[in-house]
Amino acid sequence: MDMREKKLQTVLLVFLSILLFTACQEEKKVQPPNIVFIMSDDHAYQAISAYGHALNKTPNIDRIANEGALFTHGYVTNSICAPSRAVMLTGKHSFVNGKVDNLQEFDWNQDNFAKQLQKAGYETAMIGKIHIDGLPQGFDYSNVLPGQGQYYNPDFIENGVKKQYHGYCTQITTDIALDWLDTKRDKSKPFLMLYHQKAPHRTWMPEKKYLKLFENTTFMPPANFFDNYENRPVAAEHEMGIFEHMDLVYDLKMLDKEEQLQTKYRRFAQNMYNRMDSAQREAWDAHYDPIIEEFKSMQLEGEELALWKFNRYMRDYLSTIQSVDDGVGEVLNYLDEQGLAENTIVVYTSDQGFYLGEHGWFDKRFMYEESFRTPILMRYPKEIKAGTVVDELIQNLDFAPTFLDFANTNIPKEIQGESFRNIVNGKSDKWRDAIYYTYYEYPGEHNVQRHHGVRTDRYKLIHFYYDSDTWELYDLELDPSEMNNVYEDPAYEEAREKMHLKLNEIRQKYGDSDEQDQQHLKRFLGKKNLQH
Ligand code: SGN
Ligand code: CA
Repeated sequence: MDMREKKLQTVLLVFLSILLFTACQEEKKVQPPNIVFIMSDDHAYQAISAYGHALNKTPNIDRIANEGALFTHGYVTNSICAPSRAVMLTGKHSFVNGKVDNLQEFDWNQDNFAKQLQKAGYETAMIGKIHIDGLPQGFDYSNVLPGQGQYYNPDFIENGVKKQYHGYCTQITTDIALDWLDTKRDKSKPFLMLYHQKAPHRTWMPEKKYLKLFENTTFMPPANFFDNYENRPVAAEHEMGIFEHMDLVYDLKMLDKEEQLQTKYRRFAQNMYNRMDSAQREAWDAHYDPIIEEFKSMQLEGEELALWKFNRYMRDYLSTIQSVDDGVGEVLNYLDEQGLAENTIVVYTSDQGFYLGEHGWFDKRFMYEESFRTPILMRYPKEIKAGTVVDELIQNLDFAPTFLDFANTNIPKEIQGESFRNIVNGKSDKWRDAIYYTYYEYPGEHNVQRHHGVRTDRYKLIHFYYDSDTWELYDLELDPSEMNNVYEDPAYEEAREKMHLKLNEIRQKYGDSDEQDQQHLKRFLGKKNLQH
């Protein structure tokens, strides 16, 4: 090659590099990531196989973590449905966005991340459970369940218009999501789809094909199933015990034709049963009738009854999750088939955690780990390495800013959460050292006192107030199951003082105060009075 040829070659190479660089920049500009945000309701991390518990197998949900990241310390800020969703949408704590409990109204006129993405040119959809009244704002398309929704033949509200669907809610929600992806959205735009399942919310009604899935499995309850709540007087007041409060007919489907099992919520069980058509009832009865008969003949009591109830609960609860997992598989397959997987962020999470027998419980609400924590799995092949594990204290407060960050749009300063983009892609290890929690729905179902608290990687300090003035401190390293309240233990004096300072600091940081707690209480009691 002579000098002239060499020069020409260099010029060409430089030219090609510039072209490639500009093309990449262009691609960055024109191709913000799509976002599929999957949320289920009351899905305990203990019931996702990627978290290493052996209760069930969730291969499709696991795929998200295997091909992306698993968050081992994902938390909510307020462990109850509608408030959790309001935090997720706004990126603001409950006491700032106003939706502190399931009863208060949510002001849709305030900003949310879907509105921001719409402004940035995204096509947006909200599908499934939202549990917040009013037409969802920030969405070009919405098709949502009214309130809690129904497992069989559910009503949906499509862009403000109510209609009933025939079939099983989890599958219907998936079908609506796939239909929106395939035929309804404007394909020239990046998209945001909130695909939110009702399952596995109470009363855990399985899909026909999964009725028998766990029938031959015997589940061992957690080690603290027979908790005596020593040192924890507030926990002792609970009304969420599998043994004491789980309704045999309503929760555990013992709706006997002879009407001998008369329980508090029998009539609600009857209503749910009446919603089914004759084919659905036939499959249902073929499964449950022999179990009802056997149950009646056994005359169980005490510990035996507790374990029987626990097993029935597990079988139904886990079966409903299998349908959720199928739906995730269908959506992931669609992304693959359409060549969308590479440029789409997929997140799987729940509106909070759930007790699967820990402390003898079902339900959530408490700041104890099983309900404070929530599963978070995330895939984005362009930026997240397969097999990433995130141990930082992430909260649902952080979803809104994180999505806006990935979409390269502005994060409004009112947002209190922080983007964890640089944590999940490994570019930074700078992160917060404490998270804040609030819970307000008392007096109310399941009888969990109002409380707030702070958690660091090692300790948790909780203050129960209103009908109680109780402090709890846990050393999570030595006592991960939170059985030993060391608040009064002299050995923990230093830790206690430090955690008190942390709590004051974090309440100030986010703008919470005792005065606000009092205002929420007044509003709550006013609303309750109106309802009765
Ligand atoms: C319903 C359930 C409760 C549950 C709340 C809140 N009872 O009221 O067990 O704690 O929802 O759940 S039920 O008899 O209606 O099933 S949340 O996830 O929506 O916050
Ligand atoms: Ca929930």
